[in-house]
Amino acid sequence: MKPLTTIERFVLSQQPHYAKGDLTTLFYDIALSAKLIATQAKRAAFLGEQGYHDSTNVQGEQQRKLDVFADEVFVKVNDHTGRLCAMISEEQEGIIQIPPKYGRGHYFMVYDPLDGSSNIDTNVTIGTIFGIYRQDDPKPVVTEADCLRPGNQLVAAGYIIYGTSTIFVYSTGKGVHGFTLDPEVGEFFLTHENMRFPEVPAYYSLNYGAYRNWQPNVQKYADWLNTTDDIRLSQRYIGSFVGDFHRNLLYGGVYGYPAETKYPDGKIRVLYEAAPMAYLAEQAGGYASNGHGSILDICPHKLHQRTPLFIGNRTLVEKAEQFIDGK
Ligand code: AHM
Ligand code: MG
Repeated sequence: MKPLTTIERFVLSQQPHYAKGDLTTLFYDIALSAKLIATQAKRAAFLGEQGYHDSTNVQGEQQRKLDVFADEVFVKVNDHTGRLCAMISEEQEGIIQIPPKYGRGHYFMVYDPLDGSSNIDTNVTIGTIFGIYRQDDPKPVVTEADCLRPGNQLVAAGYIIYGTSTIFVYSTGKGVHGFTLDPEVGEFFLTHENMRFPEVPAYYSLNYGAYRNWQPNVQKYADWLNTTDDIRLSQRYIGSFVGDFHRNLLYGGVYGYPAETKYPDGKIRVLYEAAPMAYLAEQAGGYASNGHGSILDICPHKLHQRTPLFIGNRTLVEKAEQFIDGK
């Protein structure tokens, strides 16, 4: 039998000896949140927890019951641990302040509690995305100016994919590592050490239903992906960023969500979707761009700012830049 390494043990082993263990504990709490969300997603149909909630989020999207549940889980698991000074969620308009009675930690977390919401009720892959920034001198009230940071300042990022199994993938700047949940014992075990995009990509993932709404240069890039003899790619698109990214990380490929008529600034949010995934992509030897430059260099000027996004194998993302920006 091979050694069984839990996520906490692995995170701890990657920390410098002077670390106080805050980041390790934070990962433990994110893993706990993931277990609660995975369990609820499996039971949602018979608990009557599928379908829409009677609320709308800051994006103007009607929330699903599982969106609201996942967001509450993240807040309730993480707000009282003393590890965080603030949180920012796709599902909440403002910064989530940590109540003073719990004490403020030196990190703040950005997250999308349930990505790919349109897939929830169809038993198709969904995910959670998170990023962690350090805040050396947390004030009593954390401001937007504190939180609006480029992805190149992330100290950790990751996602959890809820598919045929639940997998937790993360990086603290020392490679990308994946852990699969054993649902019977409730532990994540190391199953995918040092994940890297394969050199030869297999897939491209764009919503071709929006083709007519893309700018001509994006259409030309999409046509190139479809027809080039340089490389033979198959098209796969789940409509769940985490799922599409995970598959492309394992087999090589590019995910794109360009600007389009309905989303003139793109759909994917910088802070809690694009930047954490861009951090992971670079750690895995890939690259993420808005079509003009690195996603990690974008410093958002508002919490829910969107961006066009191309992410995956560096060669395919740089090709997008060549078509879009003439690079
Ligand atoms: P969400 O955070 O509201 O779920 O939106 C993001 C999702 C991505 O996971 C996915 O890639 C994209 O929206 C799908 O959008 P579309 O249906 O327009 O292709
Ligand atoms: Mg999302």
